[in-house]
Amino acid sequence: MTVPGSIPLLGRSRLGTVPLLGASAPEDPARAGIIHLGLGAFHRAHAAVHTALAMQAEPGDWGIVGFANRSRRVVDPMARQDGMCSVLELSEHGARADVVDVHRGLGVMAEEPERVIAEIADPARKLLTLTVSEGGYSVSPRTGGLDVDSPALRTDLDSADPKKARSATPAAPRTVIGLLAAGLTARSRTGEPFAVLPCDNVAAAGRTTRRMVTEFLELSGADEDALAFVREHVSFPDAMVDRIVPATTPATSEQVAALLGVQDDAPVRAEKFSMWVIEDDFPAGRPAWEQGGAIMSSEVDKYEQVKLRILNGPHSLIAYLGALDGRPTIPAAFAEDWIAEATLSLIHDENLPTIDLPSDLDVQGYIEDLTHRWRNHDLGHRTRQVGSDGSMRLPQRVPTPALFHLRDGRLPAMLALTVAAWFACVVPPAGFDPGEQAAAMTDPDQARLQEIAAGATTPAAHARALLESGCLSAELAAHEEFTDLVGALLTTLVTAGPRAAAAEAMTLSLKEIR
Ligand code: CS2
Repeated sequence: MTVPGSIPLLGRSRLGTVPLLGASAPEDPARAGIIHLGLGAFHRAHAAVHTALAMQAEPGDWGIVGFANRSRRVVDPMARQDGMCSVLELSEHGARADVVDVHRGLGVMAEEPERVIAEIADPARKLLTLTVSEGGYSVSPRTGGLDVDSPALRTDLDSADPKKARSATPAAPRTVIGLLAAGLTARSRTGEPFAVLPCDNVAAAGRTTRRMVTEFLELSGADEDALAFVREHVSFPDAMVDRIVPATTPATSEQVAALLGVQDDAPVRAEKFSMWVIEDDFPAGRPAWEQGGAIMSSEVDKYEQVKLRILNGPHSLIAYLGALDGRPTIPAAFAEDWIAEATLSLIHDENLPTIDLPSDLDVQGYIEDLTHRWRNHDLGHRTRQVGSDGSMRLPQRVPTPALFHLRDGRLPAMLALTVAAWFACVVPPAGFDPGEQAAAMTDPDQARLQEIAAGATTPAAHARALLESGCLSAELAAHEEFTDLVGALLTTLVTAGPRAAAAEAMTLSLKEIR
């Protein structure tokens, strides 16, 4: 197919003329061993690439049936392109583009939940990968258990419960955890083993997913057989995932067209670096990922700590301070010495001592690499993107290391600064204008948080109201010193600016609490 008056559309007919990453998956969708939920840019630049590389080393039935969450924005163009999309790699050495050809069968979860359930029940599918972002796991920041306060989850629980369901055919689930529970219940009737592999920045992601699915099944009155099946025949391996993949822009297609001479309406752009550490627990088999650039390890929990506390938490701090300082991108923000200094203090002084390091990782090398990755101007990762959804992300990034220091009587001031800067950007105190970059950040909990803080008359009271609502963790909110510190830093932020607040935090970092 050719786009009128221009270059040919990416698709099977271009195979052999475009550079391919790894190998194509077998063409027949019936032979696709993997289901993927959350067909965003990250999956296409990460798991899809490592899977294609693994199949090149060891061919197998590892095509991917991919479901987007809600929108057809990626699914429609990819379907027109026979499931293909390109990955535009941007580094200081220039740009290159390659095509990934592993997707076989595409859909949208919200449109066809029954199909997702049927796919999970299909014995030809051996494992399911997930990139549904932190919010997709339905973990309550307040309790750490299943988020029964969420209206969507409650609806799913009620419609799955045979005692509460209003009709004999229950409404299809709307949450990912509800879908997984329904799919695994259907699969329990075949008894075929299965693996659910989360690929998001969630601590103990595998164990967390197992806990949420099990709690869902228990609370919705699932039968004992389904529960026993999930306990005994479904694995939930942990994984650490790492590749910076900013949102695709219209320019991405233009760059791909210039490099490959094809029109791709669903490309992704990414840095060169990519890392995937996976716990090797796949009862129905898996691609030879270790030959496709991934690391199979029994220390994934330690790698997850490294990722969340060295990359993700500090990434949030760069985004919030940068946005408050009017910087549109992460590299522009990190180029400010005072932001780089605050970030490195968060990494070295406050977060690194809390991490149980993996035996094979050169952590100083990882940090060194990271500072280069954050300086990648070609990638131009937006501060507004990294700063969005803080209510889902910061509970994974702040409470555990902050509590580590508070319990030992020290002030985690750089972590408190991260929280204060998040509030200033996304739930600003009355009368404070955080500027254009911060105003563009979005968060599903923004309206609720604004309401919680509505009566506060000072920035300190504002911070207190938010923290006491349990938006990060109830345990953290119980530490008065932390609440006061976030309040003080927020006060400085709105009265004297982010640079003054960062300087203040640096002087307070790890001070002993009297
Ligand atoms: C970022 C991550 O937006 C964010 O929260 O910290 O998406 C980050 O870019 C990736 O985890 C890198 O692996």
